[in-house]
Amino acid sequence: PPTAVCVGESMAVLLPDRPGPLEAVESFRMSVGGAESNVAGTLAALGVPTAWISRVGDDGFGRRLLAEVSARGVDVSGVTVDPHRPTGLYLKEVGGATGHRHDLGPGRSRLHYHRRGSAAAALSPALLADPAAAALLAGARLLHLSGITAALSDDCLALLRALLADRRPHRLVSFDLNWRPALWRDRDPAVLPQLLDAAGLLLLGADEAQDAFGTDEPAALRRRFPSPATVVVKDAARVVTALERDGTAVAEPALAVEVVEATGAGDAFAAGYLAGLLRGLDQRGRLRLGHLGAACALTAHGDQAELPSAPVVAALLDASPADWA
Ligand code: KDG
Repeated sequence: PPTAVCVGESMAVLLPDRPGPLEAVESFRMSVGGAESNVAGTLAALGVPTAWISRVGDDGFGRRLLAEVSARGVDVSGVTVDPHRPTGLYLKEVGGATGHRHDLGPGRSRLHYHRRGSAAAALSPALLADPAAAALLAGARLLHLSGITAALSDDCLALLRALLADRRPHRLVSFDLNWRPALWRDRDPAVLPQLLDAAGLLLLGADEAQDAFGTDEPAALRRRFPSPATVVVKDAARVVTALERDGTAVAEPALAVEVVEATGAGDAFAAGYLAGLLRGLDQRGRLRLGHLGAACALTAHGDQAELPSAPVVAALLDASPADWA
């Protein structure tokens, strides 16, 4: 059975052929996105047997998602095809230097979601009674969840609560905040802290923590979320800090790369960190594998990191940070 299971919504993604506002785009290329399946794909690429559990519509986008995620080596046997609701979709807007007055500007991008009422928004605690999903969940050593799911619907929020309450002695639950303000416009994000504090491993972007909780300071966030064994605070471009419950903190600087498009970097970091944890690496090794994953996503156009071969990953991990610069 898969070692890791990731649960959450994925969507078809339309990537523009050029930077600039959507009204100036000529054509879009179809791709797939979704934080948890991004994590699943990178975990699988790093050699961790991984399953993704979700719902997709009985439509072309759903079939594309299933095909792409399984082509990355991820077990999709726990994905339900919903005959009544569509697969979600989002368009990516990429800022540039076009001079257009609606251009977001270089280095910035925005996701435009079309996912309300999607098949995945109907994920609910009923999942725990689904035989395929229950078998995957029962065998997993790692369950990965994210705050996006909490924002999708009441049913999705109830599912997260049920998964977090279903404690298993040999299973670690990791939870990435994945703060998406656009999804919280008509929902109350006050539900988040309790979910975050119920995880065994918590991943927080410093900028998102600032936005959601009013602080980006690692020690303050550690105090704010006392229950997880480890809280990882990602000051993405600079340094990531892992803080244990006993006060131990390990900080590891990020790799310097030319950013092509940042979407998916947090997911790739999470996957690298989690793969390192499952391999038994120490905190520093986990953080370094996380940074390596993030660097691969930052230098790719799509949401999914493209990883070098296993020997290259191993060589990069062995190299000292000074060698990477
Ligand atoms: O982390 C990347 C995700 O944001 C992207 O793949 C889309 O899952 C997505 C979301 O809900 O924003």
